[in-house]
Amino acid sequence: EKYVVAVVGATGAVGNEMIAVIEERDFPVERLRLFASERSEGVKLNFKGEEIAVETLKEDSFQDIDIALFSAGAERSKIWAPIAAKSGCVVIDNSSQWRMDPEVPLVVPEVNPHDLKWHKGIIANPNCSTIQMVVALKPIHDVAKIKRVVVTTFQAVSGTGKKAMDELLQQTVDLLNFREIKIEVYPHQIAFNVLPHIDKFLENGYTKEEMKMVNETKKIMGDPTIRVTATTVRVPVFRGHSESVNIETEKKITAKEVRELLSKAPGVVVMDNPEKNEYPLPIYASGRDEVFVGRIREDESIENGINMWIVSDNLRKGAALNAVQIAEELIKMVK
Ligand code: A2P
Ligand code: 11C
Repeated sequence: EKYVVAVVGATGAVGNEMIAVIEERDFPVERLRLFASERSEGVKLNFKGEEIAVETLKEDSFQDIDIALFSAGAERSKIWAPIAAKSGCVVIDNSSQWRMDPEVPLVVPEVNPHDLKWHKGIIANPNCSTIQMVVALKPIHDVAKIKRVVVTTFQAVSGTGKKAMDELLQQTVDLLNFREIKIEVYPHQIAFNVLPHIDKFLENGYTKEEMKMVNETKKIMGDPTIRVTATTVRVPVFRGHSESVNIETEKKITAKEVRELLSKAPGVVVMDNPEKNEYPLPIYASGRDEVFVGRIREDESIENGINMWIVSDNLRKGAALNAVQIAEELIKMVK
């Protein structure tokens, strides 16, 4: 069977990647429809050697669409996802709009595919930094029960979107040419800098990105008792989020056991040979599908603790790939 699939936000950083992933994985597409803002009306994008014109959204756009992958921002998802779902289309939404809604499953196929069973037309794709972390945490949690996670992230600018990628490139070029730089996307210069600030600040002093990691992790892992604390940081990298993750478990687990567990875990590649200077790096994870884990060590400051370094392509596993994997799981379920 083949499906009519839509990508909403097709001209964006994630949307582009969604089109590429659908093509690469040979998702059974009968017809692909592409949507973006009026600014992009008439723009043509390539899919399997065919030029597809970008459309704008209308009330009846979703009538004949089976699956819609949304990545056009939370505001658009808030308005359009319910309209799409009402027309009988299944929405896989990459924005933060529906993630914590108790009526909406939040899914990472390697972790909680069973939650797809109770969807009511909208399924949420988690935040990129959360996805790559839970893929590595789940196998450990199943064996040793994770009590607490302390995470610090090093996130690429593509997480913010296309404009931010252009800004990092332009600032770098301008600085190297001794020209004045423009600061538009972030509150500060991002080239040759590090910003301990992703998304808006909240009343508790944390950022929204930090609280996404706390709340989404509990929901995806199906365990509200896991305590998570996060510091999220933007770094001048184009693609690939890195994370320093410290976990405390109920049961003792050794670094060797974690390495063995993760080597067998779906979607994970262990890259941990310090003697050869081998550890995960964003430049190697970029364009790849897997979650790379290295620097696996026991935390010697506590009884049962592990430190590790997790890297993955935020546009792939962190967004587009995870969304397409959800669609693949869905069609497996109806077969
Ligand atoms: P457009 O390119 O026409 O602005 P990114 O996250 O990389 O910035 O991309 C955001 C995506 O969301 C783009 O594809 C953008 O389209 C799309 N988008 C923005 N506003 C709307 C809207 N009102 N309706 C549909 N798509 C939108
Ligand atoms: C970033 N994680 O890297 C963000 C982008 O909730 O989907 C994704 C925001 C979200 O900037």
